[in-house]
Amino acid sequence: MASVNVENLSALSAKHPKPANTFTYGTAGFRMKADLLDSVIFRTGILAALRSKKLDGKVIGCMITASHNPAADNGVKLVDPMGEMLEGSWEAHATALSNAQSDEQLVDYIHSMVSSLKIDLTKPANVIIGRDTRPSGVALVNAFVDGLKVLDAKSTDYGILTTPQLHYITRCLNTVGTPEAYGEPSAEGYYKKLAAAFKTLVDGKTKLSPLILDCANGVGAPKFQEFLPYLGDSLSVKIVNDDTDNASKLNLNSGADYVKTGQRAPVGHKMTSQDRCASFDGDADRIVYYYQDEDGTFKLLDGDKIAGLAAMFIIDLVKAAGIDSIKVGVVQTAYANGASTQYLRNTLNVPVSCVPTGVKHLHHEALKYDVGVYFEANGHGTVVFSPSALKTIYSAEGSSPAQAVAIRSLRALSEVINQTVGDAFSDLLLVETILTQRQWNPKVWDQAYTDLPNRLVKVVVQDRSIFKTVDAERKLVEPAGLQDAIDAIVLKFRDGRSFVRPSGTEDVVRVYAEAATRSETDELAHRIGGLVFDFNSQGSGPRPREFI
Ligand code: 16G
Ligand code: MG
Repeated sequence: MASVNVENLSALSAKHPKPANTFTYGTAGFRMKADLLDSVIFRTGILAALRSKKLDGKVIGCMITASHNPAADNGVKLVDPMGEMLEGSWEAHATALSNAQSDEQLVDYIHSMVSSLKIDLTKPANVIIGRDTRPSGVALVNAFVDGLKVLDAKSTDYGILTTPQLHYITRCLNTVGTPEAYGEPSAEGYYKKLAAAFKTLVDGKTKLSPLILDCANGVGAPKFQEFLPYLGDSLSVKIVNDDTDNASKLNLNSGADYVKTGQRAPVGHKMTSQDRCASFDGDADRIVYYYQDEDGTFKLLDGDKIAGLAAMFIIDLVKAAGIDSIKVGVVQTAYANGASTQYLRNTLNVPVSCVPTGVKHLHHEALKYDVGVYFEANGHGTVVFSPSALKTIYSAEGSSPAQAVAIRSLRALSEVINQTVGDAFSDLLLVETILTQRQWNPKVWDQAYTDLPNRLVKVVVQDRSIFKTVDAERKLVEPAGLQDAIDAIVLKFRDGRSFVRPSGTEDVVRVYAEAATRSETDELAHRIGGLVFDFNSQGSGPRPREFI
């Protein structure tokens, strides 16, 4: 067994000393204040090289981003060869490497991985890198590349990209020259593929009014600008919140997270009832739509609404194409609005699965369907087509002109959708396709069902790790007795539903509540918030005044 060149490792590691902190590779990779990340990212470079060697030199992706977090934060996520998130079992290795206390421990851990996972260190390693617009990104890319040098991995730096572009390019590189070839491995290849499919889908249809697109002053702004020429006059978009020169503006009072969490429009555009609007998050893997009613009420069309729209459209197309052997399913999390689940099950008659929070869980579950539509309420999501569904779609001929048109649309749909991961650009084109084909404004789309009022509350606790959930996070098994107490309260509310789970990205416990009316929902959320606080928050600060 080859071993690590310890001298080389020590020289490189000396440039990236570990601070006293403890790190965890979680749902969103490593994410924290950028000035704490240098050693973590150096070591993630070592891990990426090991992952590539383990997979026989397949290309691994690395994205440096902290998504919707403030500008001072940054983070890193690794991408597996087909463009999916790093395999779950490797997250623990990422955590262990990042916490090694000395070079000796680092070397020992690498060697333990090499032996337990049977990694051949003489194999080549190939890694590609992308980053968002954060100023801290450049130095962190250098730290990552130093990590790659420990194991002589080859790397290509693609510079500034959206997260989904990096996922797309990773898959393209690993499938080039195979029957599964995913496309040209470049941002340009991505633009060309998506734009060509979109043009096919809206060909001959009357164009909709311009879409006001809030890019959260993040990477979505320059990248969508770059995309526009490829779309030509097939889509009209007015980009707002596109100031990436001024780093402090990133995600500030704008972006999908601000809009979804606060249920309000972003600052930066004065919305009127004529406008159609959408917001990306800071790395453009999330999108929400919204509009304003005639009476000035803000109306959100979130990930659940996008899932309903996409499922409805695909089911209709499959029928119209005469290939309804293809079964469509939808994957949601416990955060999906109860009304959306009802709509999917009872109106569209599609199977709906519920899985724990985090794109990787939804993606994995969606692969079980012929066509799996998955969205988190917060706007992360996409559609995945199984190989057999694709085969059916591409071999179908159609016995009437109408069937042929539907088949052509399905093919183009599978191309316009980024199937590697939720992608705000591609989801935007999916929604615009459906709205254009139907000639719907946001209000018509919104009529599918009416959201139950809902509220999300954060509770600062002493130790969030004592909160253990089962049943896709809908039930607490620990601390003992808490779920019974929650159930007893929920019973008193019409259409009441509430669950409690520890956040994977912040040091808090989250409470979700929905009920028949706004005031009942608020009361339910604040009662459960109070219950959780009283269980485990002694000494963590004052009890929020609104808690009951
Ligand atoms: C991360 C996840 C997102 C999830 C969120 C939950 C990815 C790419 N992102 O941002 O899917 O909704 O975490 O955060 O998987 P929470 O655990 O703090 O509620
Ligand atoms: Mg994001």
